[in-house]
Amino acid sequence: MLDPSRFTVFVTGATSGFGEAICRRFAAAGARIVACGRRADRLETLKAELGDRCHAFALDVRDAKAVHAAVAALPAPFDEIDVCVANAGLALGLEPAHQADFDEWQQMIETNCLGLAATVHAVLPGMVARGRGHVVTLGSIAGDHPYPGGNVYGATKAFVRLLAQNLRADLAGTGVRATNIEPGLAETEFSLVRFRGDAERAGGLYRGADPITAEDVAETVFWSTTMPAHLNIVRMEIMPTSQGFGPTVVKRR
Ligand code: NDP
Ligand code: 8X3
Repeated sequence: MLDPSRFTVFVTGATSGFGEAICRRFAAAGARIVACGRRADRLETLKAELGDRCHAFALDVRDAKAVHAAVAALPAPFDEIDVCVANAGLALGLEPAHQADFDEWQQMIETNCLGLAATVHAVLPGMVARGRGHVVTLGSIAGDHPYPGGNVYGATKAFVRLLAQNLRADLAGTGVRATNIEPGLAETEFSLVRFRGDAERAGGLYRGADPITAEDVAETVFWSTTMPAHLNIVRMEIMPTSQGFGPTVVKRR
């Protein structure tokens, strides 16, 4: 097993949900954390909690130039990223395609595809030069299983899955690993964002479903990145026990 206390872990979308839990999981194991997201106030709170082992700054991943500049400007001892968790992402709306808002489609594509690609592109050259590193992308079961209203969100996650698999093809022999984590129904702020702040509707989705928790996802990221260096977990699809093959197939209590 690799020693996580030696890792520098870069996490996008660290202000909430999976990203925040991933920062906490690695920090508890002694890793250095580079945390970013758009909400600076939440980053300050996370930095206050994690202390000197955490370097945090506001970053909108849709700004590809800013992503590259931020990675290039990382101060020591945070400048050699061992694990990059390209997690920032969102779904907006659950309307059928013919009723969807195009601005929301654009925001999903710019965040989940362009922003994630910029993140990966910014960190890879350093990892390959060092001969070690691990890129973890947050896909989704929605990238594999179509569902009504999933339209562009699912398509962005299919992009993430194929990018992660193609990274494996390019990175073979470099010592750098790539893993796509593909969760199903997980309770975070995800649905609050998707339903544009409608807490009642978001809560209803999780009620009685025993959904995945942010900590569950953090544990899968931690596990896959601490596996021995010769082993690459390529994809990991994880669902609540209550969920069948697809986000809409949930058996509630
Ligand atoms: P949350 O809404 O709780 O967290 C999303 C994070 O992404 C926040 O920290 C948010 O930070 C950040 N983010 C969104 N847009 C941007 C942006 N333009 N630039 C930088 N950061 C951004 O949701 P989750 O933790 O659940 O989602 C994390 C990832 O996991 C996403 O990619 C999501 O698609 C994926 N996923 C979620 C599932 C679920 O059911 N919850 C299941 C499968 C995958 P801020 O707003 O401060 O910028
Ligand atoms: C989010 C999972 O099931 O809500 O990526 O589409 S689901």
